[in-house]
Amino acid sequence: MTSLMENRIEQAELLTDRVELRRQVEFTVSATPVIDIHTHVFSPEFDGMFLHGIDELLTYHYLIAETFRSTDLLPERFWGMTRTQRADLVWRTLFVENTPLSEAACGVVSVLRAFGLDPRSPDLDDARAFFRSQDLHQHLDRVLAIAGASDLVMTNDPFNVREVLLWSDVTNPDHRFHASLRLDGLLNDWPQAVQTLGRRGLRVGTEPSGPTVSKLRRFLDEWVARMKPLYMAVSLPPEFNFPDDDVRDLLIREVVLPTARDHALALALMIGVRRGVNPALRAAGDGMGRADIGALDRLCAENPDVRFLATVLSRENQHQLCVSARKFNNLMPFGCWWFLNNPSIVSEITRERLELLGTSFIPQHSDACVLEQLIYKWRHARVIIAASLYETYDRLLQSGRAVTRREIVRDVTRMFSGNFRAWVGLQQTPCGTADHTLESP
Ligand code: RAT
Ligand code: ZN
Repeated sequence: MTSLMENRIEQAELLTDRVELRRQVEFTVSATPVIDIHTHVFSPEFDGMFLHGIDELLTYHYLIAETFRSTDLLPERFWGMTRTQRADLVWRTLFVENTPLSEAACGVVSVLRAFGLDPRSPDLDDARAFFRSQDLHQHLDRVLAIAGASDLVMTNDPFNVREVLLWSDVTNPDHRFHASLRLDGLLNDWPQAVQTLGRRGLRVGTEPSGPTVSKLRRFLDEWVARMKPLYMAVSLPPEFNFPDDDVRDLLIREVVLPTARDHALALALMIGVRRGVNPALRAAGDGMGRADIGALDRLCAENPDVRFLATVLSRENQHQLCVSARKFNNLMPFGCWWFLNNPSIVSEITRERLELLGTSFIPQHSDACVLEQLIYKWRHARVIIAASLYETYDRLLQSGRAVTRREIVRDVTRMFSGNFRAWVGLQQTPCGTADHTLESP
C-alpha cells in the first residue's frame, strides 16, 4: 500500500514538461551551495594576503595579459606603476577604450553590477569609494552569499616566506576557509627548495637521499599539523611523466605519496602549465601545453590506496582525463582550469564529463585570487552547468526516463559538494550551509 502511494507521489513529481524541467534545473543549480575546492583567496586573518576590492580585481593577471594586447606600453613601465595606476590603465584600456568582451573582463562587469556600480563609468572613483566604505567581515559574508559558496579551499604554500610568517599568528581562521598544502616549491624547483629549506635551518642534500627524505617527511608532517589541509596539491608542466628518472619522481615516491598515505590526504595534480613563457609579464606570462595523461594513469594504477584529484589545462586532454577516471576510481577530475574557464569550453567539458562520468566529478572551482571574483566565477559557471545539465536530463527524458526535483537536488549537491566531501573526508558542519535553503521559486 505504502509503496503504491509512494509510487503515485513519485509519478506526480516527474518533470515531464521541458520548460518546467529547465526551470527546476536552473533554480537548483543557482541555489545549491558549492564548496570551492581550489582558490587563491585567503581568509581575512592572513593580513595583506586577503585580496579584495576594485584595484585588486583590475590587476588580476588575466586582465594584465589582456591589457598588453591593446596597448603599446612596455612591461617594465607597467611594473613601475603603483597598483592604483595599473588599475586605472587596465580600466581605461579594457573597459573604456574597448568593449569588455573577454570572460575575465566580463567578470568584472558582473561584479560591479552585483553591487549596483556602473560598468560604463569613465573612471574608478565610485567603485573605489564603494569598496572603501565596506565593513570587511560583512562584505565577506555578502560576497560568499552572492556566490553561494559555503566553503573555500585556499592555496597554502609552505615555501612562501610571507605566508609562513603569517601561519604562526593564524590560530583561529574563519571556519569557511580550509587549507590545501601546495607542493610546487618542493616538486618543481629542487635546487631552490634546498636553499629555502637551508635558510630555515633544514639542511638537506642536493641529492635527496635517506636522511633528506626523513627530514622532508617531517617537514610535511609539521605543515600538515599546522595547516590541517584538506589535500596536498601541485601544478605540473605538460612534460610531467610518471615514472620518471628525475628528482621530482623520487620526491613523489619517497616523500609525497607516503605523506598522503600517513595522513589520508588526497593529492591534487594540476597538469599542463608552462611557467614563465613570457617572463616580462610575470604571473600573466605563464602558458600551457598538452600533457601526457598516461602518466596520470600509471600514478593511479601504482597507488590504488591514494586518492587523486586532477585537472588539466589543455582542452585536448579533457576527453582522455574522463576516460582515465572511468578506469580508476581513485581519480577525481575537477574544474575547468584557468585558460579553460570560458563559457564555450566549460560547456563542452561539462557535457563531456556528464556523458562519460554521470555525476562522479567536480564540475568547477573558481581559482579566484580576489574575493569578489567568486561572484562572477560562480555566477557564470552556474549558468553553463545548468544548461549542460538540463540538456543531459532532457536527453534522458527523450529516452523515456523523467527525473524528479529531488533527484536534481541530489545530483547537483553531489557535484557541488558531496563528491569533494567524500574525497577528502570533510564533514558537513551545522553552520556550513545553514544559510542556503532550497525553496522552489
Ligand atoms: O589559474 C590561475 O589563476 C593561475 O594563475 C594559477 O593560480 C593556477 O591556478 C595555479 O594554481 O597554479
Ligand atoms: Zn590556482
